[in-house]
Amino acid sequence: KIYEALRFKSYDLEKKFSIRKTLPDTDIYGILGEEFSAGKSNIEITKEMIKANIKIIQYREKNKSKCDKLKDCQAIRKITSVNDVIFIVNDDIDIALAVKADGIHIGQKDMPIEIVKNIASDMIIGLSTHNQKQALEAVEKGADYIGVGPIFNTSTKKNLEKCDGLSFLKWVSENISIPFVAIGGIKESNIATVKKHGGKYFAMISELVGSENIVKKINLIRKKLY
Ligand code: 3NM
Repeated sequence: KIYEALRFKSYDLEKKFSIRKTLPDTDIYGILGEEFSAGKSNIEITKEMIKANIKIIQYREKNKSKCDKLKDCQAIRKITSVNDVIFIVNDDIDIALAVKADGIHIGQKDMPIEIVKNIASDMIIGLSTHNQKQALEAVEKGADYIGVGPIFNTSTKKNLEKCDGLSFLKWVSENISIPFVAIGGIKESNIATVKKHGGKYFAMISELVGSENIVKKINLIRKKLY
């Protein structure tokens, strides 16, 4: 029994590690959300992000039915798989498991991370954090990466937590050992500031999804990063 458990454990680590190897040291973390788009479907947005060589994409839909979210995620899983792109599902662990996503991203008020780890032990688990205490707790509880935000004010997320974004990010970059992703109000116009405060991964919804030409937008943003 113990042997089985160990074997399973090392398989998990191997899988997580091999997935991470595909990620560059610094880049954009794309997040989907059709309601913020200029009339494009999540599938179209995914294809444009992949065309721009985005390597990690999260599905985040707050207003669709479970069935519609499942259909979207089944299609996106296929496209991301053939393109070696990491696919993370926000919040809906049942959908993440059903489509065999690479990971699940949860918030402070979603299912507790301890439970998520039990249910989805071989998945990458991301946890949103909004202050130092939450970031330290996330590491202690075994999150694979944390979201750090909101960096700036944004209307994309309802009930935005209070957060001294840039200084929290700086603190995380100096004190937290696991990967972290800056989020909240990040745009082409301010990404250089986020980078200056220690940002390595930059999650964006409206700036990407709302663009007429997502590939062009990503290329412009990258010019500020490299
Ligand atoms: N989480 P945009 S801020 C989904 O602070 C989300 O945890 C946040 O959207 C957090 O790039 C946010 O359009 C919204 O500002 C990000």
